[in-house]
Amino acid sequence: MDEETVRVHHLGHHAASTHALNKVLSTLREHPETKHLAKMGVDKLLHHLDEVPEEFRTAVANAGGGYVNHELFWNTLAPGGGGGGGGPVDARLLDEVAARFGSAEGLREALGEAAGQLYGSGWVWLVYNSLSAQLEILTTANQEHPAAAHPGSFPLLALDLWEHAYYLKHQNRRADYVEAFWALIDWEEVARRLEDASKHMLDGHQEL
Ligand code: MN3
Repeated sequence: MDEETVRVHHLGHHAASTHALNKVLSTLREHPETKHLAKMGVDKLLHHLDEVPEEFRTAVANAGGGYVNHELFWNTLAPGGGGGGGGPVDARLLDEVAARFGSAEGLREALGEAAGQLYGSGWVWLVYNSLSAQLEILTTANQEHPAAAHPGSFPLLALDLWEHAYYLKHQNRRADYVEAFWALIDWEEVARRLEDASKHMLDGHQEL
C-alpha cells in the first residue's frame, strides 16, 4: 500500500466517520430518552441498533461502523506484517485455519474469492463465530459491522473494499490490492484477537 492512499484513507475517510460518530453521539447525549445509548460505547451500540430511534439509526450504523471497522483494519496491519508477517504461526490460529480452510493458502483463496464477489463498497471479514465455534468469512455492505447481521461473530480481520482503500494505486485491480493486503497482515494481532474471542465465549457473552 502506498503512503498517499493510506494518508487519505486514515486522515480523510476514517476521520470523517469519527467526526460523524462524535456528532451523532452528542445529539443522542442531548436527549434524556437517548442519553443511555451515547454512554454504551460504540461497539456495544452497534449490537443494539434496534434500540436507536429510527431517525438516528442510519447515522449510527454508518458512522459507528465506519469508525470501528477502520480501527480494526489498521490494527491488524503492519509494515511487512510487523512481528507477525508471513502467515499464521500461532498454534491455535493454525488449527482453526486448518479446520475451516485446510491451510493458510486456503484462507487466502477464500478471502480473495469473497473480495472478488463483493459488488460495490463493503468489507470482507475473517470472524470467529462463537455460536458455531469456528472461523468464517463474511461480507458486509457499506459500513455495516458484522455484529449487526451475524450474531455471535467476533471480527479477527477486516478487509476494506471501498474503492478509496485502493483506487489511487491499484485503480480497478482489486485483486492486486487484496494480495498487497495479505502481505501486510499482522498475524500475531489476529491470533491475539482469536484468544479474546474465545475468552469472550467462555464468559458467556455473544457480544464484543
Ligand atoms: Mn475505508
